[in-house]
Amino acid sequence: MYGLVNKAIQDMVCSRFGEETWKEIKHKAEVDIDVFLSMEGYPDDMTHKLVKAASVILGLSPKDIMQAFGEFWVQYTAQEGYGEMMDMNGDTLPEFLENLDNLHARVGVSFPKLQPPSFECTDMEKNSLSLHYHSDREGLTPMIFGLVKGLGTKFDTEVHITQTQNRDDGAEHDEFLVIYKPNSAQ
Ligand code: 1MF
Repeated sequence: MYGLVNKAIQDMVCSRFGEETWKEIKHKAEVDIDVFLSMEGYPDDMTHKLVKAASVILGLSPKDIMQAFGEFWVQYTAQEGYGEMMDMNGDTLPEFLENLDNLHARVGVSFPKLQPPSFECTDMEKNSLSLHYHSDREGLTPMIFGLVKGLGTKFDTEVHITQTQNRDDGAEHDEFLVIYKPNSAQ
């Protein structure tokens, strides 16, 4: 994945637990990189090792870390130069989710090493939808819970998300039920 992802993990850990803790995590993960370059591709394995090591050092489950990271990613990318792109991708939670593949397509034009997941919305009702998540990658599903929650915060919308279909149980792709309610008139 692009270094932006590892940089975001670094930023999240450093802001919440400090630089020393991050150094311990990197050491435990056997990742010997001082500065991640946003535009460089790094092995997915490195990201997984960092999450695993963070889990041991912080005493949190990898799932909790991935979920927190998903939430963090939404605000992080908004701050790190992708705010306009995020703002242009929709004015409401369902609109944003429906346009996610377009967003990744735009990023992919400039950064061909991007391996974007694919999201599809079906069964769209006034306050609910089914979110289908397709990815070539494994093990990132917990992050989806956080990403959708982060979008809830971005759009001042209450969200409730449950997984209704799981690749780990043999399903072809992961599927979520997202129930949402905007706090202000939208
Ligand atoms: O392949 C990749 O490197 C990659 C990296 C990040 C693919 C996707 C993403 C974003 N995605 C992370 C979870 C991936 C799960 C999977 O692969 O199965 C989160 C997608 C997402 C979901 C909900 C709401 C917002 C989301 O993301 C918005 C977004 C997506 C991509 C970028 C920024 C915001 C992005 C921008 C530049 C990138 C990489 C990703 O690379 C750079 C960075 C700086 C300079 C040059 C290239």
